[in-house]
Amino acid sequence: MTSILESKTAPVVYKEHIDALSDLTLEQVYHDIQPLFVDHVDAPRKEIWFADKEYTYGSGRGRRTYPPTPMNACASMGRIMPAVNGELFKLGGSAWRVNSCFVNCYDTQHQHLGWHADDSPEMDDSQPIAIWTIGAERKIAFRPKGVKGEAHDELLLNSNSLVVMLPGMQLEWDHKIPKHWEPCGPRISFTFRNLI
Ligand SMILES: O=C(O)CCC(=O)C(=O)O
Repeated sequence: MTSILESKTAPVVYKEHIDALSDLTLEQVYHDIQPLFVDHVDAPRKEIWFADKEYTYGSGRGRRTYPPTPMNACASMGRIMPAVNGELFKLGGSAWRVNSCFVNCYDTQHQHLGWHADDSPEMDDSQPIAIWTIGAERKIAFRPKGVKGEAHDELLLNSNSLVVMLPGMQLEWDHKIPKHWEPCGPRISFTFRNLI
């Protein structure tokens, strides 16, 4: 049996299309969540933290504490969270759960998110992390922790796709959203995880 530690490829599952969310448009979601963005001047993207408690995230100059936004603060979340939970149930059964979500909005090809793992002590490593995307196609890159340089694996995430980073992965792998190689419009991602 191949364990995550021995695996040469990132332990992720990618689903190209989520039927339950086919009718959502980028314009609709953008309009809905725009009033909630916490616009950090020095972050190369816009962010919202949906949860019932605050969260401190990042390292060095990028370290920030995000105030909590309730899950019912926007209508889109009321559609997206149940659909993502439904997909997680199909993959992992009732033991898999998520209770919080980081929303990132990349308005242009220049906006990005650097190498990191969602491995802070409050993060439940026994649970998956699931990213639902709407808008422009952007790459997600993965590399084992401690390995410098280029990505080991990459995926092009299309609109209305779901990528699931499997339980335990954050302890062994980093991920990033690189700048895009050509002009593109906005992409919004909803990254669901389980906060202890
Ligand atoms: O935008 C994405 O798809 C990735 C977001 C992410 O890595 C995070 O919120 O930790």
